[in-house]
Amino acid sequence: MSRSHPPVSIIGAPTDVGAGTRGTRMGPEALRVAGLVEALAARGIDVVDRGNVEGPRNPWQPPVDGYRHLDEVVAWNRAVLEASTRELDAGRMPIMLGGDHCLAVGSIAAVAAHCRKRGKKLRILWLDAHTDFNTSDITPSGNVHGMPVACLCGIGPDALTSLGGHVPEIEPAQVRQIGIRSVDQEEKRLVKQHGLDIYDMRYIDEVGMKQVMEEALAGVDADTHLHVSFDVDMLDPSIAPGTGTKVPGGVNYREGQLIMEMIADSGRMGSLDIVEVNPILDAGNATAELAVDLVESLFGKSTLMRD
Ligand code: NNH
Ligand code: MN
Ligand code: MN
Ligand code: MN
Repeated sequence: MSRSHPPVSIIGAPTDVGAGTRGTRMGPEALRVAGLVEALAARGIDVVDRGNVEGPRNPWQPPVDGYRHLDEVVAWNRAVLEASTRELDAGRMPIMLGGDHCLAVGSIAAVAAHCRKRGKKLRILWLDAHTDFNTSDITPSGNVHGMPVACLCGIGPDALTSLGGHVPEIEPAQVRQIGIRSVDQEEKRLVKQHGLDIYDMRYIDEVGMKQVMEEALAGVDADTHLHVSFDVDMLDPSIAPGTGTKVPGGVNYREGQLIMEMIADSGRMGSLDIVEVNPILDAGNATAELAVDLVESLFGKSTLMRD
């Protein structure tokens, strides 16, 4: 199956202000060194690396009122929102390289606004070990990378929920979460209350990834913009050790490839985040290299005779 892809713009956001471990500030470089841009170009895609957005340094302070580094998180998200909006307005597909997962507030706020403008439906695939639905009242850490889905759904500090000027930016019904296996106690209550569609590891074990992806992509049509938010900790730590909050029992290599291949087959991906790559914790640059391998599949590289 060969398919033409829209032009792609790479946006780096080198920060770890939302995480509890430092090092994702080097994620964009790790992904570049792993050959992301060259891999996309080799697939015939028009790809431009816009370089990195800028933001404040990580002050490395304890939480205040349930948030660590909220001002810094807001500043980085503003930069991501602006950079992503610019690419979407130009008809290009933004690929945001984190950085930690707090940055999805900005990238998805940009996409949500874009979809409202164009009258498109938005579906978000949240690939992660975690649901990222904490609030300042229930977070065990104060780390904002555990909160972006809640913020986007209108639950969080004003500075983040209203970042893109529309509250809420998304509805829980637009989100499908895949690979989940670590949800904090109070967070569980909240995701149930808001009816998030969660494909956890047990469900993946029981029904298989093919059915999971069919369900997660059900209803996606020509009017749908698919946003993929890929937290590399979705993957099993044995194949993706370069990340700060590893949880055993994750998605294996082939399951990861199948996720990406089925998204590619949908033909509807309009934007992508690759977050939580922490090269300091990695075995060589294995995690970024695996992420690039998976992104190739997202852009249509497939096994056997399907290319
Ligand atoms: N749930 C934990 C917290 O809120 C961990 C979140 N870490 C992530 N999320 N990497 O994807 O602190
Ligand atoms: Mn995450
Ligand atoms: Mn995670
Ligand atoms: Mn592949």
